[in-house]
Amino acid sequence: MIFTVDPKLKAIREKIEAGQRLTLEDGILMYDPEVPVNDLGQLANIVRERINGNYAYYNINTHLNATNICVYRCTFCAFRSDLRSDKGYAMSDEQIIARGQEASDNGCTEMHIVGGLHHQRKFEWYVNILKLLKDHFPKIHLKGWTAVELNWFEFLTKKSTREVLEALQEAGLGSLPGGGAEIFHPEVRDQICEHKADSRNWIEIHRVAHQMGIKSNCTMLYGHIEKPFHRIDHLIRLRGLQDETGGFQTFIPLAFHPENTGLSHIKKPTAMMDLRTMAISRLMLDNVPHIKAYWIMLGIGTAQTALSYGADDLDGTVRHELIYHDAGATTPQLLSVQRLEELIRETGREPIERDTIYRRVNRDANDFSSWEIGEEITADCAAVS
Ligand code: V47
Repeated sequence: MIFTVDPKLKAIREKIEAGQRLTLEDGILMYDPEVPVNDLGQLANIVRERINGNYAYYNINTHLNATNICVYRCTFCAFRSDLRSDKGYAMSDEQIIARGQEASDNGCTEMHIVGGLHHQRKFEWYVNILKLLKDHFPKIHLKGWTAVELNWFEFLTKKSTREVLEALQEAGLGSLPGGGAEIFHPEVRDQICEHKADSRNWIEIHRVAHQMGIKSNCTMLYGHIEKPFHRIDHLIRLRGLQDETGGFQTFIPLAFHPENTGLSHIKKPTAMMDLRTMAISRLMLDNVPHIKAYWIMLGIGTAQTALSYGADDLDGTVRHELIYHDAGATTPQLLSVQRLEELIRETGREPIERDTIYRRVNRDANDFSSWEIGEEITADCAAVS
């Protein structure tokens, strides 16, 4: 591929072309504002196409936040509520089943289930959410609860990570979402979410899940009080676990949305910072198969552009998203499959509907809500040395 890059990126370009791993120093250099974002995009695109060719993935999914009542007070969160606040809610079994029914009627293959840590609800309440959904809608994959919630369940039950995961798996859990990672470095974590699971807990929970054959995603919340060093340190910690287990499917860089949070004085990251972070994530995480441009959070235009800056996945059609919309996201609540496919095709990529664990979904042309899982989509993600 013939293109020129800024001379500051010469050594990094050589490593990318040779399939070699980038260092902490390389990562920090790429955050230098004098390094052109477009050049990083071109390099990230090499890796993106090496791993995922011209495919761009999406799924048909919905979110279920069964409660927003939360014992923690993370400074970046606009979603949480106190028990006695007018905003606080916890869904009834009937409401949860109604959400499952809506998902099923709309052809969803996945429910993304996360929420607050409700101090008056026992672990059994959370287990029952999975059981209810699995009993009524057995085909839908339940991607549920972040490592932070799992850490809370361990505290509630005094069970080990493995025991908690076994109970959830038995009730219908399919995989873990990537939330709760924020920024691992204690210089930042202790300021934005000091009470919840620390980096050691977060990583250990994903390690155990992977050892049990449960796939998971991983995230990074950027654009608040962290510095480039903290971001790259975060990515390197994720890369280290992935070397060990290979259990991460997708990395999702999450841009901070400040409205209605304890950090509302901070400006939202610009599109340029979003694209820079997308490209750097693709380049640093050489062993994670997929990088997601979560359109709800990035905005549709930036998410579409990100498909040329390292990303290969747009997440899904999405319904009932609250975490970003409570924090001021102006994106719609839902995108149709037709719109997602148009957005992907416009970038020159080939849209592929996937399920949560990256198998093709085959739909009945005459009945959209009827679908079957097809073959696994193979991504050539051999770790580079
Ligand atoms: O952990 C919370 C972040 C995460 C704000 O696994 C905020 O496929 C920005 O993890 N501004 C939850 N970010 C969302 C998440 C996720 C989303 C989509 C797909 C997947 C997946 C995972 O959202 C939290 C936190 O890092 N967050 N508040 C905010 N004001």
